[in-house]
Amino acid sequence: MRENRWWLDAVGYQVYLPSFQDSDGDGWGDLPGVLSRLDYLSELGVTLVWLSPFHPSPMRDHGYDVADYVGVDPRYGRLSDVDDLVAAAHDRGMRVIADLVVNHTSSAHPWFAAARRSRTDPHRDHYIWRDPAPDGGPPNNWLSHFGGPAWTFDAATGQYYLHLFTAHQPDLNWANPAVAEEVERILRFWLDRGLDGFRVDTAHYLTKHPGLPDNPLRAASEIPELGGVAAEWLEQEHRYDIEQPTTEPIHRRWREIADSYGAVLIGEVYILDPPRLAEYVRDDRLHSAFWFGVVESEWAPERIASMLRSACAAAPNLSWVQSSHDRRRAVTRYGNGALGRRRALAVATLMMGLPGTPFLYNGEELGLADGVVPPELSQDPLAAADGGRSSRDGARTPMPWAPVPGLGFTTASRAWLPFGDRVPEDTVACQHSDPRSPLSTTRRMLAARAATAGRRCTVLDWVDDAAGVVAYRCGDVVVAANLTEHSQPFYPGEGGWRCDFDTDDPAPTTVPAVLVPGQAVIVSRAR
Ligand code: TEU
Repeated sequence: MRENRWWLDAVGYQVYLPSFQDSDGDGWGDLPGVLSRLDYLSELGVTLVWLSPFHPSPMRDHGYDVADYVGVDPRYGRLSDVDDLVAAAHDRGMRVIADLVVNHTSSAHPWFAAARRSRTDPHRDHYIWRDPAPDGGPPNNWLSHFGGPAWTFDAATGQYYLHLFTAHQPDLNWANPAVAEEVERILRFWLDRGLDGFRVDTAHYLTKHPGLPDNPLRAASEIPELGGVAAEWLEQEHRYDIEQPTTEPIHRRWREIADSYGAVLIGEVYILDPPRLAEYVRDDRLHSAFWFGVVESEWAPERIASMLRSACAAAPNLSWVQSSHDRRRAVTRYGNGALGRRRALAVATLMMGLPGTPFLYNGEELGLADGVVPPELSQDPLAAADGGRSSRDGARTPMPWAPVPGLGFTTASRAWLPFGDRVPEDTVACQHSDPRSPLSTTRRMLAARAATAGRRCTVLDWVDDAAGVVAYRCGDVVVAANLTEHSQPFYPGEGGWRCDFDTDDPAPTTVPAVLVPGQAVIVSRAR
């Protein structure tokens, strides 16, 4: 085993590939585009890049519908571009992980094309097929994450197939050992090429309860109004279609493979309850898992603070995020404008010292709010499912690199998704030279984290402060944020302290005795 737990000192960055940087003028971000921005990421302080799926795909779910796991979609480049990107990242001391999307494939995957040809096709059992119920309806009451039943009838062979996402994303049959073997080959293919691991999409899905019994559904009136199909789906009981104990041996096997390469597996395990999530993060299972408590939260400072505490207490190696390509951006959730940006930076600061790995979502370092996407230009299948209520388009608009047509993202007049109505102040070019911009502030924040590398502890000492400053001590480092609406006194404790980072002061010389609303600091004991 070559594991040295390098990811615990990393700062991760999610590159949403379609929207990061277009290099060939087709309006889609691509791998050479990412390569051209590696210096930007490296200067920002990023050490781990997560690439959203780059495989050939009909883009029904923007790459989360994979048609060839060992290929590269021509929109994104060629196989050699992956090699070049990984080599260039390694040259800069950065690592690269890919998205592993194996709960389902695209319906355009050759396995599914074969499977649907006949009931006796050798690939039939790669997917989950059942006869109709006696009334001709779906075989059970399972629901698709994107609305409606999780089953689609395939007239050619007279059976339904299961899809927990869109009908274009048939679920793989993980009860079939041939599926596990295929996926092991895929893992090794990419690890052999030098990738440093995977973000494991829907890691808690994969296997289903044998017999596929009906889920105990709650009446619509019993489900709290959470504002979207996704949230409602989360609240619904999915007793038999996800979180089955049979995922454990699959993860364990992947872990053995990953460890033999010194690679990392970070699960997208959408379980908000920390103790349940923690079961997935163990020495013989996933190295880490994203925790989405904050991503799901509007501005609710006390809740955010208490959630962070309980998540830390439950699991030592979580990956911390407050934005992703699947939910509205933090700045939008927290109140937009300057206030939302301050709040997002304060929460980001709190995440910087926690045990585990903080991740930024591309554009978060610019303090971006969601981009504007007119409904008629929506690309998100989830938006189509619920009339736009839970649309993920706004979080996915192109990176604003410069205040020019195409935003420096593309030379094309249009991108795959609208540019989002960005203003010059949103762009990298404008923020770069402003020491008080979100970009400069984030760069200083990441540098302060890097300075504590190797000194991070696994058990935090949370400072109970009735006055409302959220603070924790980790060895000789104290991280604090004022999430209240009033100025609060701040006192890290006895002795001499140095201010390593202050959201409000580009060059702090002393530890502030008062934190104003939204101000956050990282201080360490002077030595
Ligand atoms: O997201 C998975 C996903 O949508 C669920 O985890 C969901 O958020 C949760 O069940 C709560 O409702 C991943 C990708 O991030 C997303 O973009 C894809 O659409 C999805 O998988 C399908 O591959």
